[in-house]
Amino acid sequence: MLRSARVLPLCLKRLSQCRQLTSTPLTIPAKTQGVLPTSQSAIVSKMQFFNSVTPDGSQIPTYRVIDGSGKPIEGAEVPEITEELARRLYEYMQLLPTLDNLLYNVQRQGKISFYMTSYGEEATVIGSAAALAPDDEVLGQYRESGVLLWRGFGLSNIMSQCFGNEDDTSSKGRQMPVHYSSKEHHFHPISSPLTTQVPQAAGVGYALKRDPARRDKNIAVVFFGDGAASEGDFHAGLLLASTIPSPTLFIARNNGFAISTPSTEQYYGDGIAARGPGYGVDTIRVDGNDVLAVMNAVTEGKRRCLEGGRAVLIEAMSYRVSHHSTSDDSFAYRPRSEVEDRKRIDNPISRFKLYMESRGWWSEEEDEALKTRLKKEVMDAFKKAEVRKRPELGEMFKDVWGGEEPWMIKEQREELGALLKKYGETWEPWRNELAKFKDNGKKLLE
Ligand SMILES: Cc1ncc(C[n+]2csc(CCOP(=O)(O)OP(=O)(O)O)c2C)c(N)n1
Repeated sequence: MLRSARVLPLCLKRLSQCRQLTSTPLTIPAKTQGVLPTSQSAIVSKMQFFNSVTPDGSQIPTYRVIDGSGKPIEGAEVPEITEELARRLYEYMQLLPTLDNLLYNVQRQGKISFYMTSYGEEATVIGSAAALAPDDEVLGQYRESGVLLWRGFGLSNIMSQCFGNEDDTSSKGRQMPVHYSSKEHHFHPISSPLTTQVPQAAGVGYALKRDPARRDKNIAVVFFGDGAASEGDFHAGLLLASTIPSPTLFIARNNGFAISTPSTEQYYGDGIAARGPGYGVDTIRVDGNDVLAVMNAVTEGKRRCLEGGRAVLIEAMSYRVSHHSTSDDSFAYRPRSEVEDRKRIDNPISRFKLYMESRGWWSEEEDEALKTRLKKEVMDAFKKAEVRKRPELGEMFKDVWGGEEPWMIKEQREELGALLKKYGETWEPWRNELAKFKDNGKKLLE
């Protein structure tokens, strides 16, 4: 009683102030007119709260071109691609699982330490790669090796990186497998900490905008998973690209899982696409298993980025068919039957194969021949990389800082040298390990 007795006069005073305000219209400075919401903005008679979660369960639509049986959907915009381009798309989509099968097994044999596949996301990655220019700057998460392959990085560079051998042009044998990079192919280094690439991409996009030679030509493209989009860096990146506009294309690969966490536990709203409008970013959701739809969406996304100098968000829907990585057993958290069903029912490769066949561009014989050729090419690259030595052991201390070598690096190198002197020749595990390096670690002893 006492409390409300004190509060009531205060409320009445505020109410009368409000009345005064509404009866004397505010003068809005010209600069902010139409920019800031004010009490003069359009008034709704009934309060309309809005949400991406709707009472009738309707969702942001998914853009598609071909259906599950490879047939163009009625009224769909089928891109005018040549038979040659269609064959190339199909070949690169087939190359990914061929490569993944081999490296997955190679990891199981203990020959490489780790591996991650792109199973189920072939159309998202290859469709995007095909729609971009080879010098658009790409910042990947880790399932986008298809972009590099599409750009001509080559199987031998992929193998050398995974083996960390002396031919590893990405990281001189210093990185975990799948951490590719290539300046020549405009593919920025993969980094393990999730989502760091997202705000970086907004920066890369801004740098492109500042460069007169590239501002009308190139965009920054960043790939990230639905799990990565749960990190603060996702929001930082989108906010950055929204407030300091830049031609940055954000491609969310929504494959349904962040390791064992299903996407349903990662957001309550309507996926990642629902977040774009909050940042004033043009957004589309696309069927990530439909390579033609992905190509169209990325082509249009890039056009909008360049035209408006602003960011665009694409959410590509797919399903992560593989375990998260070789360190994961996904059957501990999802039924095997679900994975088998998804592989069969909505396979991006067979969908496109059916489309190719319907155009008279592909046959079973060609399919067999392609698979045999790809297997051989992958196997040849693997055999070459497997026997190559690792870079000189001392390489690991180089290029850490530019300029003069700091004291701690010097100290660490000396420490390793001393350990090598003590155990290198006498202790078998060390002897065996050192034999894998180009110089057997000898240079560190000098
Ligand atoms: C900052 C950070 N937190 C956690 C991890 C561990 N981690 C690696 S991948 C991953 C899941 C990412 O899922 P998503 O972004 O959906 O990509 P997907 O693997 O499904 O392609 C997690 C949690 C990490 N690498 N970095």
